[in-house]
Amino acid sequence: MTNNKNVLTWINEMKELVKPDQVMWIDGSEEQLEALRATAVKTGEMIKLNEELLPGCYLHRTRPNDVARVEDRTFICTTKEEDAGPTNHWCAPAEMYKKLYDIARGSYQGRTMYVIPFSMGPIGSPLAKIGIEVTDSIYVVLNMAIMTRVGAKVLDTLGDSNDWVRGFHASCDIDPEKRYICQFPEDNTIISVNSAYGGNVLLGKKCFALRIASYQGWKEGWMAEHMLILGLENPKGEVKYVAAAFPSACGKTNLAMMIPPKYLREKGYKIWTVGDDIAWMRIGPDGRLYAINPENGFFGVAPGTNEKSNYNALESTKKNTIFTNVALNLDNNTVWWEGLDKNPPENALEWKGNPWNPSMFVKADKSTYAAHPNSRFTAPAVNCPCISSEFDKGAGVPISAIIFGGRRAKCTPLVYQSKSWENGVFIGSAMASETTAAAAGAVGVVRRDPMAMLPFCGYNMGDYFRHWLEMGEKLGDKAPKIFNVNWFRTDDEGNFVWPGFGDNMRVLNWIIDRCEGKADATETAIGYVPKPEDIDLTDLDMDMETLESILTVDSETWKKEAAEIEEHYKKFGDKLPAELRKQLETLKANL
Ligand code: GTP
Ligand code: SPV
Ligand code: MN
Repeated sequence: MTNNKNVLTWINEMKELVKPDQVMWIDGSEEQLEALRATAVKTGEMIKLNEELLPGCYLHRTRPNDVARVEDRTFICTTKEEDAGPTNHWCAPAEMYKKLYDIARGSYQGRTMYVIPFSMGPIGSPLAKIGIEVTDSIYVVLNMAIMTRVGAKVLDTLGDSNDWVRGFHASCDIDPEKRYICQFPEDNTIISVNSAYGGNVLLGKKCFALRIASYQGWKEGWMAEHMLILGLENPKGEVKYVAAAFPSACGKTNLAMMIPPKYLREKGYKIWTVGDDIAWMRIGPDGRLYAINPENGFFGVAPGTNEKSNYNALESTKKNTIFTNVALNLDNNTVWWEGLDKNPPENALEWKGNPWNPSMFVKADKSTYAAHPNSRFTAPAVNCPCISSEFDKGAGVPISAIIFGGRRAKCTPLVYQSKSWENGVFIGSAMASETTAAAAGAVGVVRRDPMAMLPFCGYNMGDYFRHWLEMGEKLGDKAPKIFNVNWFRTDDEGNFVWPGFGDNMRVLNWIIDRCEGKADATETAIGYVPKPEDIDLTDLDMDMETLESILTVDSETWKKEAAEIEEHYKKFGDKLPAELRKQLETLKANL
């Protein structure tokens, strides 16, 4: 499929290492993919779902010990340890290559080596980048064929160039003790062994489009971010684009596909989805910041997704979708997860494949759930009813606002605006959120997750902060305005105060109005916070006092927060930009 010598040499090296029975190049044709689906069904790797209700859809179950990203086994392998920085695990490249090759050696025996040429971003777009993933898993091939643009066209576009990312995946024994997810940013190389789960093995996603790409962006003057991209259309038909960084399972997919409240829909407001997880952003010819979504599908959280919470995501999963670790309804051969509807299947298999019925469910005990809390759907972007007409265009969309956010039961108000780009970078660098099931480890613990990139930044986070500041200098007065949101403030009983989901449109409207100088706000120690009357509560069962309770900035709470930020900043030593230290001092003085 290609004469590219660098590609052929590397594929041969990998072949020599893992000794496959055969090699199959993924050409992107429907015939080839359909044959692979049939094979996966025959071997039991995938279950074909009800063709009438869910055409072209499949269920896959991973091993119970392989259900999320593994941050403590994820490495950035740079020559100098300092280049990986204090927030990444580091290993010297030579040592790690040896360890991984020893683990993977001979592991494809009796298996097929699939070679997947893929493009992150529309093929041929000046913002797109090419990768080649080698894998022994059909599940990986079929997911990559949804999440990225794959096939012969990619190799045609690559030609003889050596500007591509090498991604090598070996399932091995799915042994968690020998599981490693390693990025070699200096070599444009990714190696992943002993996992078969999403973000660990769909190497175009977090490994390439964030860890490797963030490093490339640092070197080349652009940005790779853990951000959704949406277009907000107003009644005049004008569309303003917003990018938002929330940590894993904190609402990016939901915000990107949200349906505005009825009274706003009737006025003509609409949301268009450009991306739900990753944004690549560059300064365009007019000096503004332009973003593309490098992906071609959604690897979305299933639990909680329903007709009301995220109609567009649910619609996206109705055909040609792969479900991972959800429950199987045996009565009609469809899927189910907690929060899909109020009718759990009476006769089901839970995500591990054991018999399940609703009487087994205990709310407080996640191990009794039918679907794994981090179960996911892999759905083609073209399925999404609100996919933006700009989605497939290579030029990208101009970003008016950047939004940071996370899960904070207390402290952070519903929304506030930074006082400047520099102040916005400070807010992003100090972001914190309660952990979720998207990564292995404890859930619900508050941790600092700068720009939602803690698990995804491919270099020293101090340099990353510096890069953000430099981008702001280059953008000057054309820089997007920076905001912070928190949909997750709770009351004394632990209930979410803000209704969230579609009602987040009310907050987005304030944000866009602020960008255009049309909305009011109060200046506080942390930034500009709307007055309660600045957020439109039409048709919402919420009084002003309640709204005010999630807009307040409590000095005592924030003094503690500032002390924690100071502690967090210590990690970065000399790499912490002086501007950010100054921002922290200003915050403390303001408080
Ligand atoms: P990754 O794909 O892991 O990067 O996650 P994501 O940021 O796309 O998260 P997603 O939109 O899938 O949301 C995950 C969880 O957050 C689901 O359980 C949602 O129900 C919940 N959620 C999303 N938006 C809101 C909101 O506005 N309010 C509340 N209370 N919950 C929300
Ligand atoms: C996340 O964890 O942020 C995800 C899912 O989007 S994964 O692809 O597994 O990283
Ligand atoms: Mn994500």
